[in-house]
Amino acid sequence: MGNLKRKDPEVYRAILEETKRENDNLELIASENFVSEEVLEAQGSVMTNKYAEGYPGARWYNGCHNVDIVEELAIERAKKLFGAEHVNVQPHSGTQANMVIYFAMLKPGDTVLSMDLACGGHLSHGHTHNFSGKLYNIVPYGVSRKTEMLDYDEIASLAKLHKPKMILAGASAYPRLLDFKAFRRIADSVGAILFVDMAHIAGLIAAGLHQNPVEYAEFVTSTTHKTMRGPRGGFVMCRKEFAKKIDQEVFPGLQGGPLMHVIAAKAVCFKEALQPEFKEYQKQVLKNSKALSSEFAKLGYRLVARGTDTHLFLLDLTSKNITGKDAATVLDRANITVNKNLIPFDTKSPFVASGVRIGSPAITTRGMKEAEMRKVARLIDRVISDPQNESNINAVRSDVKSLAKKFPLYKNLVKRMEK
Ligand code: DSN
Repeated sequence: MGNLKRKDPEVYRAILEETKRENDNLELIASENFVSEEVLEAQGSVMTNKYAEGYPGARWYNGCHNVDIVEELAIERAKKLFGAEHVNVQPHSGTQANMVIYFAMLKPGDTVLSMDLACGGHLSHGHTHNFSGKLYNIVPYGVSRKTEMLDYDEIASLAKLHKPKMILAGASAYPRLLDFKAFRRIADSVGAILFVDMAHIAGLIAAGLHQNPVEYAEFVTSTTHKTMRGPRGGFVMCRKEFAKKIDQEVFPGLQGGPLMHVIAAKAVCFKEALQPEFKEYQKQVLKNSKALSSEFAKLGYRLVARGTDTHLFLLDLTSKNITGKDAATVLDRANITVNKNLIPFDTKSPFVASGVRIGSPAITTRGMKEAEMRKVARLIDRVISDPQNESNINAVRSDVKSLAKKFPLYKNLVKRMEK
């Protein structure tokens, strides 16, 4: 980054500091990950210069033959990875990918049955301040009070009662498996469209470690970051019969020029996900999530839904006398990054929350395994058990840095940047 260092030292410095932060921290935000240098190279390439409204072979502007290659590669690789009939890789984000489905298939006021945000759903699944909550009649389904897991009989009853035009399955903070086959059955029982947002678990699905929604749903959306470990972005998959409708809704419906540098990086991400190493990585993500959550259980923490089948889990901190917000803030000072999270039937506001969400994808990318997970749980417990003790926080920060140092990111990138 020699040019940036000379010409724009302020931006260069912020990027350098972020590189250091990512190296020196334990990143446990379940939706984050570390992309490969190849993804970084593709995303940082001259493809950012090109306007390419339209689709490969049918663009509005000339000079698109090179960007056509990367978009076709991204599409073909995603199709192969998930067994999809049609893929659109242009959505700039997961929420935009979701918007495509709502706009293509519904009219304002139509009823949508989707997972309650307070039980693990996502903003774009019907939050009152999100376009989804403003435009559509959202009927939320939650989890059972007893098991904190989805109750498919209750979802079926809600579907029968409200006759939704669309049922949305998918979550941001649900630690257990999703049964897409059961969702299909419910959708069919009331003649609803089934739409799955698989953003959080896409990497597990690509590796064959979770039921594949493409087999059950008319529409599947995702992000390319999170467990997929690619650039930030979205994509849509659908059955062939909806291909034209979806493509038109992405462009010109909702977007102008696609981000061709990001699409190049998406193509790289999909190629990586087709390799056998990716499956091994995802298996380790699951082993690490289990090892980390089990250690917390041993340390006396309550796990929402009694554990995890995925890359993430939720700790209920009620009995630890600390809120999710305060826990995340004090952990940040010890170089451990988590996010506060509502737990099902939380009595606190989302700004405070009773829990934290913890995910294993990023630390697994660093090469950490079960032995490190036990250490990580104990480091977190040391902070949460004594959050006012400055010297304790400093001591944990120093132990976090030593652990992180053993699993360096990006082959000494900090040193290379400082040269
Ligand atoms: N913000 C993401 C997450 O953390 O789950 C969802 O979009």
